[in-house]
Amino acid sequence: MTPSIPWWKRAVVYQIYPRSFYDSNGDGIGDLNGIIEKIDYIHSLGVDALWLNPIFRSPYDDGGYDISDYMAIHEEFGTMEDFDRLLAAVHSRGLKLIIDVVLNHSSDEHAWFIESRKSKDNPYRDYYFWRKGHGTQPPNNWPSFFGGSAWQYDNATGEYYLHLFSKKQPDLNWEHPPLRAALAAMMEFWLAKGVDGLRLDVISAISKQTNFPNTDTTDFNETIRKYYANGPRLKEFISEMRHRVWDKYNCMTVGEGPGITPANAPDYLDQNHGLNMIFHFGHMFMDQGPGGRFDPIPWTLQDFKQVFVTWNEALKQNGWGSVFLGNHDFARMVSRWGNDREHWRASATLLLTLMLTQRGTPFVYAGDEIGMKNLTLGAIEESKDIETLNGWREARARGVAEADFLKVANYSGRDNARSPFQWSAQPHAGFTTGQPWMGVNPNYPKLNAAQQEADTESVLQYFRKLIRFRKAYPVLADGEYLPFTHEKEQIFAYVRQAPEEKLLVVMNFSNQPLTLEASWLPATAVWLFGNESAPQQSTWQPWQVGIYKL
Ligand code: ISL
Ligand code: CA
Repeated sequence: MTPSIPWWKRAVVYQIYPRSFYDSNGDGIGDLNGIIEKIDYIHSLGVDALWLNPIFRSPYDDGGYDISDYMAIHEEFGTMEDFDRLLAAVHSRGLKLIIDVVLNHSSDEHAWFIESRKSKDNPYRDYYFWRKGHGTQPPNNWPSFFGGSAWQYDNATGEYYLHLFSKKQPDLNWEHPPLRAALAAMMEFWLAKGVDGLRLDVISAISKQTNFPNTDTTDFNETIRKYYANGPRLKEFISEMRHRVWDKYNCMTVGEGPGITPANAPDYLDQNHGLNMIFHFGHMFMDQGPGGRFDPIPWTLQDFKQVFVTWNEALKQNGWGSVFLGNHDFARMVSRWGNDREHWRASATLLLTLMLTQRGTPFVYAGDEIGMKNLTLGAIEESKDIETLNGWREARARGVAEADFLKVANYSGRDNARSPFQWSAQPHAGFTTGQPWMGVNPNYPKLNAAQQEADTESVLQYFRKLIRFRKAYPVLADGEYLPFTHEKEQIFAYVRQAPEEKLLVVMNFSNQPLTLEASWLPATAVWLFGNESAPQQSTWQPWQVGIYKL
């Protein structure tokens, strides 16, 4: 590797939702030892780094994003010794480990909050945001991500505290220097152990408009952009942490958060003493109406393609992005963007190819390498997600029928992608010998990793080949990105270019075969790679992708 290129620019990151990855002790819950047991599988994929969703002590109100002790391992996941062994196992294979730190809020069961709520003069009072209400009304009209007001009244002192997410996730007050010092010390604790990178949860919201103005819109995503994200001291706070902590450990940082736009993204990034990269949600929010996740609207491929073009443009000069098409917060990528029925294999492999050939660091969500599909909930009670359960409560109050809400939840809900990893055709997909904490997708007898290990044409085997291909052509990681358009909307094509190399990626993003005029392809194009053999007579099969050398 060229020494001037940081490791994370060429890396493929594999995201693990620990609760659903592999259960080592039969209690039905995935755990750290389970990840250790599967480390050779992960290594065999050819990925370079692992990102683990939160593994810290938590009452588990929001999938571990409600942390009650940042420096302890969640009991169901194991012990600190297990973590140390996992880190050693990762490093001994030349892989990197990225952990998920939640700096915007803690659990209400965190010692800081337990103190903070006791009295107005408690030394921890200002670790959180406390405000008086207006009569019986909260301090302002902000809605929370998970429904209802973003303010919760607390009897002990007769004031409200802010919680942008659930009421068990009070927002931390970054204006207060001792809080920042405590978070810095917490990150140092993990970095001193040798953790290689941090995924920073909702980093876009850590700086608040502390006069808490009312929102003037009922469009939730607009409220996020205007009031919750990109606060006045955001850049300052990020750069403080960079100089105070991250740079000391040469730590990779990837910031997450809604409200990051192509226009403001550079503010977050390296050249402004910021983060190494960010997750952006342009495509992920494309099909959300004013009501957010449970208010789906149609999306077009035209818009989808445009998101990639726009972001590449925004980050072209001095920026770096990430590429993801799904994670623990969204539907399974093949069900959402592809066709998980008659063109399952082709669309799953096309989407993986898209991710690994865009400019930016790909984050592949565990299960997508075998084409796992959405879990279909048969009833609301099957949901394990606070967002879906609260969403249903609100929808029911508005008179929505359960069947209608289920339809929406099965399209966009977070349960879709949180079902246990499908290892084999054994009971519970080989995930556990006990009762799994959440339903396993009933398609597992046919769709599982063991079956795909044995099948040379499988999605899994394709993914391994694709990673090897990407490594052989570093232009796919570092090269410039140039749109390559075709008047047919179904075609998504682009060029990746470096001084010594030029590759063209072409995709038929549709369920129909497409015949392109032969002259469209440059005469010098040589077929290198794809999920089918090279097109005959310029006819592209549904969901066919090809990579040419120009
Ligand atoms: O998924 C979204 C849209 O409905 C996002 O807005 C998402 O809620 C937001 O990006 C924050 O997500 C992260 O923080 C949440 C947690 O529930 C998510 O799992 C996490 O990825 C609160 O910590
Ligand atoms: Ca377990």
